[in-house]
Parts: sequence; C-alpha cells; structure tokens
Amino acid sequence: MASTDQRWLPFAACSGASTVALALAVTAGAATRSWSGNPNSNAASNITHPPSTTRPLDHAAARSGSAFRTPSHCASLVPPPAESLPMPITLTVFEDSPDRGRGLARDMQVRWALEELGLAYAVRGVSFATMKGAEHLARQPFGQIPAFEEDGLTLFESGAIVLHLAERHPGLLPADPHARARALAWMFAAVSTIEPPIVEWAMARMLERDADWFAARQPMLEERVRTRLAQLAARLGERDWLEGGFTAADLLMISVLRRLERAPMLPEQPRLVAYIARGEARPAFQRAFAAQRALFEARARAND
Ligand SMILES: N[C@@H](CCC(=O)N[C@@H](CS)C(=O)NCC(=O)O)C(=O)O
Repeated sequence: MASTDQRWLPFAACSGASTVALALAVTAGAATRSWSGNPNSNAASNITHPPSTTRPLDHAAARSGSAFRTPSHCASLVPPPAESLPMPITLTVFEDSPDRGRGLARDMQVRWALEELGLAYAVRGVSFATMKGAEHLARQPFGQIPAFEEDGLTLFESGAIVLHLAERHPGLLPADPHARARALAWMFAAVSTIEPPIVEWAMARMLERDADWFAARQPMLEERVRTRLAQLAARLGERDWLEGGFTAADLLMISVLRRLERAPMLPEQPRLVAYIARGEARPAFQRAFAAQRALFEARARAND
C-alpha cells in the first residue's frame, strides 16, 4: 500500500474491494466504524455518504476496538443512514505511528478527550511525506500531528485542542471559577513545564545515542526530569487527581508522563506511577488507546 498520497487509512479486509476506507470513531452510544471513501479526496468534507444498504453497528465490538481488528466484524462496520450522521470532527493522525501503537503520539490526548466527552470523530491518516506538504501545513504549520477540524475551524497543538474541547463541552473542567483556573494552570504546566524536559530526555535517547556527548549529557537530562517528577508528586500528594475530580489537566499531565513508561526515573515516584495507572484505567482512555492501536495494526496488516 503506497503510503504517501493516500490519506484515508486502508481497511481493505473490511471494504472487500480496492477502496480505501475512512476510519470514523464514534462514541457515546455510537461506535468506531469505517466506510469506503474516495482515496483521492483531500478534504474531510468530501466524505461520501454510506451506501443505503446499511446494517446497525456492533457497538460493543466497535468500542472495544475489535471492530477494526477482526474481519468477522466487518459486516457491522457499515454506518447508519446518512441522515443520522452528525458532521464529524476530523482528527489528523499518523498514518503509520512510529510508536507502533503504544499511544504515545499526541493524537492520543485528543482522542482521549473526545472519548471522555462522548464526541464522534473521523480520522485522517497522513504519512511523514504528506505531513510536510502544503495541504497539511495549512492545518498544522509545523507539519506535525495532531490537527483538528470541525465546522470550519482548524486547530493544531494537542493542548489547545483539548482546551477547546473542554471549554465547549461539559465534563473536563470544573465549574467553580477558581478550580477551573487552577485546572488550566495544570494544563499549561503539563505542556510547558513537565513535557519539555521529558521530550528532551526522550529525543536524546532516540536520536543522539551515537553522539560523543550522549553519555555525558544523559545524567543531566535525567536529573531535570527527576526534579520535575518529584515536585509534581509532592503536589499531587495523596489525591487521585490534580484539581478535585478528573479534569483535562489530568488528561494532559498523564499523557505527558506516559512518555516515561520505560524511564528509570518514573518508578522512583510511586504516586505518579499510580496516577498514570488511574488515568489509563478510565474507559475513555481505553477506547482511545484501542482505536489508535487498531489503526496501527490495520496499517501493519496492509503493509504485510
Ligand atoms: N506541541 C505539539 C507537538 C506536536 C508533535 O510533536 N507531533 C509529533 C507526533 S507526537 C509529530 O508530528 N512529529 C513528526 C514531525 O515533527 O515531523 C502538540 O502537542 O501538538
């Protein structure tokens, strides 16, 4: 399967033809589903309505993500009649995620937020080459994922997208103005105070291992992460979440911390290990994780 020009993710096993399918994950009483789309189409607004021979979705299978994985579920992937479909949010993600489906790419936080809020969304997969082209740069000025589109609004930056969703839909931000302001502070802390040292540490390990200075620099990068983790753990204390109940702040913070899943510094902070586990145990997280994983697995099968 060519990976550069086809933005719609392939689910050849399900389409039963040489069409390319648009993956549409729908939650809150709906389901993850896919239907045939035009592979030459460059815009989500060009989604074609499904054929009239529709069958009901298998919600349980779709929610579990198995609808993507098992050809036997394909019959239940056909979406309901066009008139019942809302105008979908479209999320642009890696066509072939380099994390191999571990849910570390930043579309994961947006997927998680959408699942928490019960919002339907469609997925557009892009290759690395496509991400650097003019069409995607118009969505995301740095040629990265994720990008979010809804009703004429195009947004980039995972934190900004999560904030946008949390402000527009109840459930991810406290109603009390002070608690809300503190939750926003934690959202910014996640992406601007906690994430940078983690990314620097991770990028060095990924890209700079052969550099002369790698071994000398690594302890310093680890120490920076260690300091932030200790401060965060101290503030979290015995609480389950950063600000009252679960909020968008926890969603972003846990997403950022998940990058440390293989880091020696994380087990030093058992409160944070437990905090991450609490987030990952949420049904919305699991649906989001299963959806991105299913996409990766479908891609891997198509590449076989
Ligand atoms: N601050 C941005 C970072 C986006 C970002 O780094 N995306 C990565 C994937 S997680 C990407 O697209 N990398 C490919 C590249 O930069 O070429 C956000 O949170 O959305």
